[in-house]
Amino acid sequence: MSGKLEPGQLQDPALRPIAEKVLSGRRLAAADAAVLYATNDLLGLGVMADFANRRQNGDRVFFSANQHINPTNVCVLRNTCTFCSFARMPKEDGAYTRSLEEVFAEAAQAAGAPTREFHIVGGLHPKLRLEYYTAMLRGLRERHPGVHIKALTAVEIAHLARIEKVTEREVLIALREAGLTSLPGGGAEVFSTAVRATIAERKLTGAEWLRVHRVAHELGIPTNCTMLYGHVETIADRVEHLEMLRGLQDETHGFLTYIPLAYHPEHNELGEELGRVGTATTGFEDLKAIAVGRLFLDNIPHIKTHWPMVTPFMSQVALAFGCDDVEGTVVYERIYHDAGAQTERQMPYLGLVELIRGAGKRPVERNSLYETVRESFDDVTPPHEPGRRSLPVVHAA
Ligand code: V47
Repeated sequence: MSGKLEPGQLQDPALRPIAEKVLSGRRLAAADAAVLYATNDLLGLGVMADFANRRQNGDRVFFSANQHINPTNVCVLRNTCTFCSFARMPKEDGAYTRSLEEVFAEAAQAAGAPTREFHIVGGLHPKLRLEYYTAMLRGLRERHPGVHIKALTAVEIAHLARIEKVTEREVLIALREAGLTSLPGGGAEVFSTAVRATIAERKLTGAEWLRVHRVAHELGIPTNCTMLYGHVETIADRVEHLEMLRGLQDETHGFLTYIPLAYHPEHNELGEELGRVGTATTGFEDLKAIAVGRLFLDNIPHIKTHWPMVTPFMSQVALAFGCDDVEGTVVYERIYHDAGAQTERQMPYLGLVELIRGAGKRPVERNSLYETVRESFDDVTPPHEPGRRSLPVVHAA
């Protein structure tokens, strides 16, 4: 998009007063966000979000060379988070729990790769204690001193506090001492009590999720935030969720990036119940989720697209709809693939560079704290690049 915003030119007249606000840098109201979610003028929405993004980030798009590690899929919420395809009961087929040595062995490939971040999340295991995680973080930091560790969602932090009978603050302090850099944004789903009662009955409440992030921010630990969309939530639920994120950010300024997460309906109870198996969110919805996030969350610096979830192609288009942050090399994605994602499980480093350049943007490799690692890629050649140079192919189902 051109980066120009002319409110009078927008096709949907309902967008014009909102565009005036965007143009003059005024904050959008909740009612505005509802209008944005409801509009069918996707291109108008995109022009507005692109304008807001360029004002904050210019033509830079951030990405990270990261490795996702999921130490266990055993989860005490297995039977109550009906949207999740990753979790297993301890004795169920496919259940796994890695020993620390297995985690270190999986992480060892970072030694020969450009990896700058470990992204570590998993199930709520009934028996794994805080000591398992602190030893994991210490071991990873010792073996890979230059790699940041973004680990454990608010839900996992609260679970550890419960089983250790300590406060969430104490858990966070112990993890920080062991090498934690930041928290990922998972587990937020949609904060609405009614939605949670339907899709995540026994999970942390929205207020509790926010409380853990608030404590992290107070301790100087930055975090990410998410919203799971495209299931039973209404526009009002989405707007309320974004308002709650924006409200906490006004107080703490601890959120780094917002990642809208598209619900995947394969191999989970909710998908069956809704009759949605085989029909994930549409590209239209995915782009709206990015654009509304950029426009409403004026105090969150970055908006991230998770390419394994929406495809690299949609992530590339999202860069023209307000997005300035692309999930990294990933190596290897599991959560979305268990839920039916047909994308690759990893992206070559130069594949990301090419994806961003192909959208007319300037790639910037960042670390977990969004500090610049690299802006020039001319000298990056194999073996730095472990795969193809072109955009990865999305396999047909
Ligand atoms: O919390 C689980 C979601 C999240 C499904 O912080 C599902 O940088 C869709 O939070 N369909 C985990 N979504 C992923 C996540 C994340 C990903 C990438 C980067 C970052 C970051 C965070 O995945 C869960 C849940 O909201 N999820 N099952 C499903 N069937």
